[in-house]
Amino acid sequence: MSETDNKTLEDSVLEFDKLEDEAVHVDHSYTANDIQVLEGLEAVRMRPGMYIGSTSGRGLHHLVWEIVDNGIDESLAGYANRIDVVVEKDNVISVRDNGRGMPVGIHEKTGISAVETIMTVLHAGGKFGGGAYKVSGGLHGVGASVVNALSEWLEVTVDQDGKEYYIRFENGGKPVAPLKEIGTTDKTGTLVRFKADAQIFKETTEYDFKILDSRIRQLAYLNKNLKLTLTDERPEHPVCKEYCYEGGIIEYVRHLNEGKEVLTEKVIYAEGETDGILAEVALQYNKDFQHEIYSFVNNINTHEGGYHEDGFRLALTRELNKYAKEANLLKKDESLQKEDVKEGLAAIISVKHPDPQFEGQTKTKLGNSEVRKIVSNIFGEALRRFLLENPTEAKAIVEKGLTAGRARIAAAKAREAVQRKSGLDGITSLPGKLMDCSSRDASECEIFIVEGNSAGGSAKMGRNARTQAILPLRGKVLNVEKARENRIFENAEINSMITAFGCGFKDNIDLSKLRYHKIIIMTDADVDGSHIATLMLTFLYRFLRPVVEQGYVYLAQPPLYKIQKGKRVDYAYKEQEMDALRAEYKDGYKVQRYKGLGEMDAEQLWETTMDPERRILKRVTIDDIMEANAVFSMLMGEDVEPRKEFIQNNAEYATLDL
Ligand code: TSJ
Repeated sequence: MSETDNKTLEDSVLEFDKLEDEAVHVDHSYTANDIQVLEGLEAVRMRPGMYIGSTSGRGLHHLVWEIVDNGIDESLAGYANRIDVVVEKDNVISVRDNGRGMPVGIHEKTGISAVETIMTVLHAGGKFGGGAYKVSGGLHGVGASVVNALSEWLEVTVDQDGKEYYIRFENGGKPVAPLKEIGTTDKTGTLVRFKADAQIFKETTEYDFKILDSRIRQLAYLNKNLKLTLTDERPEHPVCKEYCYEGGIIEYVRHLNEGKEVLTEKVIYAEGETDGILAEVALQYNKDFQHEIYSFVNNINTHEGGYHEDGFRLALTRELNKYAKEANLLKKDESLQKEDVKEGLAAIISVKHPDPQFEGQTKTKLGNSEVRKIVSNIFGEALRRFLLENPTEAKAIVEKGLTAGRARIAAAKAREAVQRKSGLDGITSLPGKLMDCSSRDASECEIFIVEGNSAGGSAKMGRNARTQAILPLRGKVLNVEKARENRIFENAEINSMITAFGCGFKDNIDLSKLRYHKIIIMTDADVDGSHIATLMLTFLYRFLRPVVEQGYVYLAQPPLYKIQKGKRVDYAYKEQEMDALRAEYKDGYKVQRYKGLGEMDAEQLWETTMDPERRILKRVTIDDIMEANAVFSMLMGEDVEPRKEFIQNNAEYATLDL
């Protein structure tokens, strides 16, 4: 490492940056001088987490998005319509677009090319005047230089004006040589190849095809007519996926409703532009009771909502009410409420904004207030036209909303009853089936949600009664995806869980009231068990999402086998472990295969599954709400295998002294 080299580069760039002021360029043409300097790459290597969140698998994938976002920007600017992503052997990532090519000009003062500066100086992405919707360097975007800093090596090839240019960086972003002309070409575009630095990404440098695939597909939905390809060259037979949606978010909504019964065949779509702000909305109702409404700003999922979502909801309720009234579909004093028109709604709201303000706890809430009116106007007008032109569909939508409204009033009563018992208002009457622990220090308390009565008995006898509570559940848990709220609140198992947890539910959650900091789902290690666990997770996800997000939810891992010879006893939690044990024991051993928790006596259950010193727990994580939603819907389908696989993969190991 040569700190001096770095300083020199930084200093020189800082110098020329002073020459160029931050003033708004009206007729802005990008040159090598328009570069802003903040810090050196060394800072990134020292504290990578500050720039990419973490150095886990998530951080690793972040590198790819950082580079891809630059290509997306070029397409949003109107100069590229294709981006190819390749995972090469050895987990090298290659991203190519067919845009103008990054600027190659050499700065007079420093003698450094714009490409090199962009790749070696933090936040040195080009400044755009007005009119560009920039993703990179924005919210998630920290700039391509961060990727360079965290790479073993990185190469940029630019095709521009008939020439091909090339530069390579090594060891965390140090140029091997200046940008060089290496040939001629009849194309234009930018190609970036890099290998993530294993010294930084200590956990893994292996890309997950599914993660890349689903985001790339999402980007294709969000940017209609942009062609995105993903090639995985690591397997013996390379896999190539191509995404390009002419209908954009219309097709996204159809995708959300895949496998569901839709209320109307047509997807309602609105598109418009006001003051350089682009707004697009697509929606279609299905016959389920849950809703899936996703909003995006410059392709970034705005989990926390914001003014674009507000504008959407406003217009939806307003226009449906207006229409319902005009068409005489309302009884006296009846009207549709916000929640009523949400039921069964699949919707995408996508805004492209030249200067988005991201707010909120996770900086995923749009704070530009002007957007509310813009979305409300653009969408409201299109919705009104749709309703007038499609009276059959309009009536079906209004009727569904009215039914939801009536159910809401009935549910309010049931909900109140649950709420009273849930402890939030201080009147705590715990469910009768709960075998509570004696400690009142939530941080050391655990609740085991146990399937079946016999297992509940063993769990009760085997537990540490000071810190471990047991809640046995009878029969299957209600699938909350398929039931209306009033039925959900009438369900005894769900009532018991909410009451036992004590923290409220849905919009009325107070995590400081959560009575156990580990909610442990303990089911049999078979298909039925995973189904029950899934239903439980779905419930937690829909009604107690912060509890899942904050990492309070775990899956117990009962052993599959017990192997015994003389005094020696071992338990195997995986088939591979069992194979290894068989080999070790050689012969003359006894094997017991556990088909259910009920087959274990209290002591065995304690030893293998409940004892904090010896058990294995899996913490259930949801780091991407969007992804989780898709997965949960998939899980609710008929196939058992993907479900099982999810439960096994999507929970992280944790040896529970967390
Ligand atoms: F930054 C990067 F290396 F990560 C990267 C940049 C990666 C990829 C895949 C593409 C790009 C990129 C950058 N593609 N296209 C551009 N375009 C520009 O940088 C560019 C070109 C011309 C002008 C102009 O005003 O003439 C402005 C810009 C920003």
